[in-house]
Amino acid sequence: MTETPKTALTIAGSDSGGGAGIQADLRTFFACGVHGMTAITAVTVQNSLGVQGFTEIPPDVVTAQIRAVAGDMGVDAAKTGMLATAEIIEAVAETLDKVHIGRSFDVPFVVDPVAASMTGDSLLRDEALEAIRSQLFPRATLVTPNLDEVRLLTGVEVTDRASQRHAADALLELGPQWVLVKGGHLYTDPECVDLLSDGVQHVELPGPRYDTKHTHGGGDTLASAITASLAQDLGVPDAVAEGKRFIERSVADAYPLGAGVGPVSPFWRLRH
Ligand code: PXL
Repeated sequence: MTETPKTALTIAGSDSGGGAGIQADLRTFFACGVHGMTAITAVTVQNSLGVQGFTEIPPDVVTAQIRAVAGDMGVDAAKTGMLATAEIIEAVAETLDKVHIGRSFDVPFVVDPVAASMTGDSLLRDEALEAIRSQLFPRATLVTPNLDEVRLLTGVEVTDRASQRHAADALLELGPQWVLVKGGHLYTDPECVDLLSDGVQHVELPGPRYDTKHTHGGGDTLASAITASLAQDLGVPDAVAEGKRFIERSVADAYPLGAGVGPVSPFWRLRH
């Protein structure tokens, strides 16, 4: 019999354009060698020009998906992306405890606090931000906000390394084990420097800034690549370093598609 791969679960929304959300997560899981599973939270209607709208899935259907796969197939690591509403977030948090996923258990849990799309369209109802802070952050092994999400979650405006460090400390106070403050949206910086911290270690991860506007799904791809490495038993610093290498290759291979923002390419290994 052939060996079963490790498994990773994404709790996230569908992107009809295929570039972000669960579609990006599944492609990344596959490219990183893990079996991907999904608990779909919302169905977005979108293309390269933006999000025309979304419908959320009833919270009990979201949690039933998590329980179904956790109870039978087992989850080696999980991540969240678009969660849409406070009701979904609260139901997901409660269910993760029941199936023993999260920082109090042995199963790593990555929270990518998705608030809006690249095109600026909201993917989270306003009242849901507090639920991410209070329900998900304390359960997270790692949180991976971009600078807009950092501002929404903590009020800290990151403009340089010092404020990035300050943001990491403010996020750690909300209870996650590790934070990765992504510097990609600091466009004044010629590099993309991400800061990883658990309050003891502060690791600056520099990387190239590629000259492309086609970065749709970039955050999802990074968080999924990290989750795949955690599923394969890497520790957080190694998983993040591995994830960063993966997203760099995916951005370098990003392609235009449609008239707006094209997707990053998690299947760069297959295209070259
Ligand atoms: O990239 C964040 C994101 C996550 N999930 C869904 C999305 C997007 C961005 O558009 O559509 C479903």
